[in-house]
Amino acid sequence: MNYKTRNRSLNRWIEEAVALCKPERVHLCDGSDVEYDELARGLVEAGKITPLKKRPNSFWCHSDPDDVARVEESTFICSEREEDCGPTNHWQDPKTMHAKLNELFDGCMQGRTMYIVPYCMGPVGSEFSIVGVQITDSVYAVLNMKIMTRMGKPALEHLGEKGTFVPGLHSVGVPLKPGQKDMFWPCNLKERRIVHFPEERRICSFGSGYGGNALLGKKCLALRIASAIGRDEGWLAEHMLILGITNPEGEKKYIAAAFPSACGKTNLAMLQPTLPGWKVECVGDDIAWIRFGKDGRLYAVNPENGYFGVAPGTSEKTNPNAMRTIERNTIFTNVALKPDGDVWWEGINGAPPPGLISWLGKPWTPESGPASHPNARYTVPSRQCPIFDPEANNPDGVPLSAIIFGGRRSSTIPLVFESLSWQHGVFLGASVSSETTAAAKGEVGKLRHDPFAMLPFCGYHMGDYFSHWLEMGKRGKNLPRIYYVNWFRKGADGRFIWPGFGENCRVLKWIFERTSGSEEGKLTPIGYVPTSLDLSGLKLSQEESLLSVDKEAWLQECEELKSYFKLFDPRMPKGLLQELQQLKERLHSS
Ligand code: SAT
Ligand code: MN
Repeated sequence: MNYKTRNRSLNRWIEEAVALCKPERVHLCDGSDVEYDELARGLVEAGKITPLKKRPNSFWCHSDPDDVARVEESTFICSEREEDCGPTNHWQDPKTMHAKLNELFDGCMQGRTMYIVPYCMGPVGSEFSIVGVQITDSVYAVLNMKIMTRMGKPALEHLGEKGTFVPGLHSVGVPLKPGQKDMFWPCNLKERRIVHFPEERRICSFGSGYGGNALLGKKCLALRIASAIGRDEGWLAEHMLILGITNPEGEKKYIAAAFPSACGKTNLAMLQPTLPGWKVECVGDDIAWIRFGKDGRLYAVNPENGYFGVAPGTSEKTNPNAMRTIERNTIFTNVALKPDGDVWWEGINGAPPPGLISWLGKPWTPESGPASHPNARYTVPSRQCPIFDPEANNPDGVPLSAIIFGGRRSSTIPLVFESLSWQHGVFLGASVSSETTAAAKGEVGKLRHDPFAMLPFCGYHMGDYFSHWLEMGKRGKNLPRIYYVNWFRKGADGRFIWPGFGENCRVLKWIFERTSGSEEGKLTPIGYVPTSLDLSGLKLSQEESLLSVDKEAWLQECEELKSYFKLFDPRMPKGLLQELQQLKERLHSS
């Protein structure tokens, strides 16, 4: 059990964790393919994952039926002072929380192997990358971390002897007595909690083995902790995809876009344009770290190395590039299994085939509900994406021409509009609201505010976060323009007006051309809307509702926002309240 590294403070933390968690064995991960294969084989032999005959080096697995999504009510930001956590996060006193965690983690890995998982968020060697070390007793988490991050030896090399790292202690919370049989998907739902100490830059997660609760590089480090680091250091950690878009003349631009979980970020990031001559390439589908480059422009890096995408609804029609990406080397969680050794989910292609095993691991019948869980996921290396952007690993990132915000809104919000200024754009980000999805535990389809799509991911006071965005706007040159989109508006007949998916390139085209100054926009009270959106070859039944601005609905939206923004008092920046006031005035005089 040699788990010494070259980094003394890491060694010290490992010793502490070993003494606390009392594992039977300790394994320092090197991140090699051989290691991955051995760990996967162990899970196959234990009957916990199933190799897929139809997809090379790929596996099917399913979780505990109650450990299927992020648990926001059990996610904590334990800042030193309660007021720094803000009204949208759950706070607990860090001392009390540490004491509780010490109790929970004491002996929690008995009978299990402790895996030490060094990982690098961002390209190895980049001065902007951040090293995390996850200590975990979940082999499933190790396998996913290998796909999602630059894991093992390269991360340790990046860390070096003196480098600092974000410690993340994770346990499924089920110690094993000698001879005790393990649970199928060990988890400890009663004590489940995902805890962040923003000042200490430290993460502790207990009791869950699923997704963002257990893969600590993603939402915990790259968003919650990184957003706090970004505030202190003058950059942004955002819940955004990054895409490159090239016009028929060969000119290329980069766009970042923020949408709440499970609102189609991956589909947009991998979009296959329906307009001839246009090309989209994918830098990232979930997270963007955004900083100023030497030229004063904003540059974005995707800190991740893989996609953890929602499977249901993914198909040749909705996202052919994702379908190519997941043909091999993929872990599928909570989808259904076909008798021929392939996977299946709702929306993949037609009716469920006979002989399915559902995400619950049981033969599926039409009465038993969906065959795959709505938050079923695939985990896959990003380089497998057929339209992986050649600059995706550029340590300096890609220059942004536009930033898009969006949500799932069946009414009021038009297909696309452009902000009047940076400050107005920040106001748009702050006013995002969206119907909830299955990515988080709780009711689906309920409208909730989700500023910047960061509601569950901001590691500090949201009012300070708005101010930080405003400050960023004062520092830059040639800042990206800011847009708001809504693919989900419904017409009078209750059906979606816009076809979405590949057709969204029409909106990207308008944005592309706006940022070149070559496209018209009509000034409305809410911002610029297109006058000449390219709708060639599209048959829309309710086109008139696509871009319309309903004064009454918007005035109501303003009232709603006014009361929502009160939540952030006294830290709500004046600039955004001014924007709200001005919007109301423009609506009244329209
Ligand atoms: O947080 S997860 O990584 O489980 C997925 C999401 O909500 O975007
Ligand atoms: Mn996400």
